[in-house]
Amino acid sequence: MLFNLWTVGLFCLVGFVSTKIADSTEANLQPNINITRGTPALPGDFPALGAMRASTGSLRCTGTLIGPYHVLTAAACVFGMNSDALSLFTMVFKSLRVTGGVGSISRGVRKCIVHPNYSITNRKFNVAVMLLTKNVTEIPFTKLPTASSGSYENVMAVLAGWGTTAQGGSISPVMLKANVKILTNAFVTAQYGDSFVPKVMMGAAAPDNNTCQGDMGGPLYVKGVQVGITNWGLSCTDPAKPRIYARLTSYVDWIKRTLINNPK
Ligand SMILES: *[C@@H]1O[C@H](CO)[C@@H](O)[C@H](O)[C@H]1NC(C)=O
Ligand SMILES: *[C@@H]1O[C@H](CO)[C@@H](O)[C@H](O)[C@H]1NC(C)=O
Ligand SMILES: *[C@@H]1O[C@H](CO)[C@@H](O)[C@H](O)[C@H]1NC(C)=O
Ligand SMILES: CC(=O)N[C@H]1CO[C@H](CO)[C@@H](O)[C@@H]1O
Repeated sequence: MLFNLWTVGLFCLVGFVSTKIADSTEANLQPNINITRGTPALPGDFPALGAMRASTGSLRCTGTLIGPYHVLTAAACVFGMNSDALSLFTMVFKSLRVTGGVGSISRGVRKCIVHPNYSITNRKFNVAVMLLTKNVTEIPFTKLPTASSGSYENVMAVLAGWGTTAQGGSISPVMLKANVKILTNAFVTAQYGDSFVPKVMMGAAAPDNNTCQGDMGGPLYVKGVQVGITNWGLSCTDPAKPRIYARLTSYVDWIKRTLINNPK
């Protein structure tokens, strides 16, 4: 019951998120968030990773397949979108090129479920699940951590996506990957103060390697397990301004319930 309330009561209903980029700081908080100086990914590196493209061809966000109809992404990517707005987007899987093409899998987006405690002024709970118009059975789902998988402080991680390769640059036509280190909560708190909530967020950075505009919603992997979702940050490359990821250990229970309550 309670779960149903969460899932039907708080869809992506409120207003439409503008993708207009007001200024460079704001830009980093917008869904249209690049992997700076990454290296091209190889076929099969990130099978569950998909690009969320608008009918105009632009890249809105990234997401990962977590169930036959289910894509994990950031709440800011879909917040405020009704089914008409969502229908303008396609998830493209199994392609290193953001434009898809031969061998790729494209699916419409039918519905989204935003974490009930997310709000646009609140950077916490920036997690959502999109439901696809048709299932995807050809690719493996992304692996998620368990709630008790630990803090990952000082652990090396890998991120991947098509975001802009420089702050204010254009998106990458091919999927890029980069290595970053998950930072200690104390370090990130010293940079961002109260905006960083260690219980539900993690910070990661490496000189020259980080997510940027267009990567929002995309995965941060540790040893093949997705431990974070790209959320926000104040610089794509400054190691003193790490990018912030939703800490998936604190969301796996909600994600599991959301899948159970929305089998398709
Ligand atoms: C949302 O916030 C409320 C109030 O703090 C809390 O009781 C509830 O468990 C939260 N929901 C989820 C899914 O975490
Ligand atoms: C996927 O969709 C097909 C066609 O509707 C259906 O036959 C199949 O059972 C579905 N598989 C899953 C895992 O949802
Ligand atoms: C950035 O990522 C690339 C590609 O994965 C890697 O070769 C390089 O070592 C990383 N840079 C740093 C400073 O970690
Ligand atoms: C397409 C694009 O914007 N590429 C940029 C990626 O980032 C590198 C390093 O900042 C730039 O040199 C590229 O122009």
